[in-house]
Amino acid sequence: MKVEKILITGALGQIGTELCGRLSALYGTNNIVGLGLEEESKAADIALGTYISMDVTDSVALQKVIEEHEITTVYHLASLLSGTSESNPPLAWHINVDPLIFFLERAKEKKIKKLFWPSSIAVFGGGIPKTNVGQEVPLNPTTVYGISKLAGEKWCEYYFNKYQVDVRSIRYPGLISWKAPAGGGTTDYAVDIFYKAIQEQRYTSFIKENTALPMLYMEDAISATLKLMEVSQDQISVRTSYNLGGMSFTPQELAAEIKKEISEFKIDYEPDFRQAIAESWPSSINDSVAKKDWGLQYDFDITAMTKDMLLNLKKKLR
Ligand code: VAH
Repeated sequence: MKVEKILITGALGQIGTELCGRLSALYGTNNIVGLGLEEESKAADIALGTYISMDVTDSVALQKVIEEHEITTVYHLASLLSGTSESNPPLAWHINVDPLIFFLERAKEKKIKKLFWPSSIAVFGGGIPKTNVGQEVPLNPTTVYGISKLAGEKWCEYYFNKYQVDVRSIRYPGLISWKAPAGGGTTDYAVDIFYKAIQEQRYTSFIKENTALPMLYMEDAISATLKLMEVSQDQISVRTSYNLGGMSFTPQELAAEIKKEISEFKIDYEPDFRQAIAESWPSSINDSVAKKDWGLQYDFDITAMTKDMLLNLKKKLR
């Protein structure tokens, strides 16, 4: 086991729930500390040595956690997602940016060695092609969430360039998982649909049938994250945030995959405010830089993901 003490914020969130398990297997559960807003009882079956229920914007409490647990590496995942952020811009900025700067400052002071922070394809906006969007293109986000993620990317690059802080980041596409329900994201239709397919054999999508978005199965997202955090610094050429494209599909295409497994499944469409958010994002992403720098690869396509999601969700919902 590597001797690392790892802190995960947003530990009970969609990414955190799975990352805890994978990091515990690598570093030993006792070396993993999780933070979240949820009460401690919610962390009972998550692979964590310690779970602390607290507000990630409480910098005094954060400082205490880092010192008391002798944290060496932070995975700072806590964030308000795109849908939720639109309803409260000041709160979204406060949650999505201030704690990141706190951790960048601690890394500058060498209080922590290494930091991971998730960006998102939400940093992309108008004035660029919709398909195969490259690593270095103009970033014109039009959502509160995208603006906060673009700012975060620039802070990461600033602290690397000025203070050699080892902060690493990935622009996640929409993430699909069965362990923790997603919440507040525009791409979360692609999670909700599986729950409804099993429970009601029908789903009303808030995104239009032909709107393609970049998506990724959580297993692949976690593997990519761990790979980025393991490689040596000289393999990293991007210190804003790496594109991760995964796979691109529309609600109609995902419904067709589900119908192969649940033949009576039906879908209809009632787009809401999140349709405009989805339309501001690319439909596919070029992630060749991540593949070249640190060997990014994927194991799940839409068919394998659909089978795995339904298999595991049926057990979970039983
Ligand atoms: C959201 N799931 O929908 C997130 C993601 C690309 C979107 O960042 O807000």
